[in-house]
Amino acid sequence: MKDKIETLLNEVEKFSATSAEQAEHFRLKYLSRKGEISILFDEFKTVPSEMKREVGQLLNKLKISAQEKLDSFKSLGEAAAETASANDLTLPAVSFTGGRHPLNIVRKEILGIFGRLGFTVADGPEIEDDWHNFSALNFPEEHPARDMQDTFFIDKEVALRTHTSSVQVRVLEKTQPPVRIVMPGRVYRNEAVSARAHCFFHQVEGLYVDKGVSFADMKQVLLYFSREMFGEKTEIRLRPSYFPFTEPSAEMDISCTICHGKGCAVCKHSGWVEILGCGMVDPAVLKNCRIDPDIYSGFAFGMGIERITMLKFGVNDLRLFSENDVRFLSQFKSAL
Ligand code: 2NM
Repeated sequence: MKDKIETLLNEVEKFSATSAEQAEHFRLKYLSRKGEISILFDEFKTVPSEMKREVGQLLNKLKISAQEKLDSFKSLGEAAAETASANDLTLPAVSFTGGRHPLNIVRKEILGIFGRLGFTVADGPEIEDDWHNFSALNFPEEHPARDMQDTFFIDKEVALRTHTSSVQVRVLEKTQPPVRIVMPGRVYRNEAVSARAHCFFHQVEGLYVDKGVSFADMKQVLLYFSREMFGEKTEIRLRPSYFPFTEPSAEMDISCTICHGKGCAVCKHSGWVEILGCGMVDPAVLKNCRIDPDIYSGFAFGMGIERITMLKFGVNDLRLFSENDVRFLSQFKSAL
């Protein structure tokens, strides 16, 4: 029996496999339930007790050696499986447990729409200095947003950003036009949490600066966005508004997606719902970023992802987005 084991040990050590089939052949011959090693373990019962120790050790050595050899073939099988799944379109689709957060689904959709218009994505820090979050954006020294009541300050000069416009300032400072970017990200406001307000939320802001960019360009981009997002029958309207960083400024409504203008609770029976703010970038902001407002002009806009998601999916409480309740989250499905 010792001789038999030695022979097999030799065979095992010499064996090499170059394909998954050869590896399987190896497993069947040596390591399967009816394989050589299993048979030897059965025979081991008949070995005289004074030899059991020596033969047992040898037999274990063979088993370990065969197992290690088989393990070394594993990558062959995996490589084969990978090539198969890359090429074989009849294999079942990979299925995932879990899914995307609704805000993530909508963020991706928004970025996709602006991506098709040539906007690229930029991001920046959530902890901002006073210059990028306020001063460069033309906020006067006594503006209420600069108050502790409205903004989370870390110290006198540093705060949690209250909008992603701070990223636009960073990009404009570094890049001469044309600039066409969208900035997704989390922003913070010092507010009591309720169904309609939260101390943090998510924004996508956009910015387009070049020679000859007009208010009409902005209107058309925002109309395209609204129809891609809410359907081709969607209408928009602009109402005059005020932001420190744009002039003129406007708020944009879309025709109510729920009642299509007939009047319902979501649009408070007006037929319109507000979805974003926008305007022509104030020349003072361009100057602050060392861009000549006599040569360049631009438009900018900002929207809350929560608001778009609530409209699109009929969610009525902001708090649901940050409570991680699976009963809520599992209702949202998306393709990758
Ligand atoms: C809004 C509304 C209107 C805006 C302006 C700028 C910048 F940096 F270019 F001046 N970024 N974002 C903007 C304009 C944001 O959010 C409601």
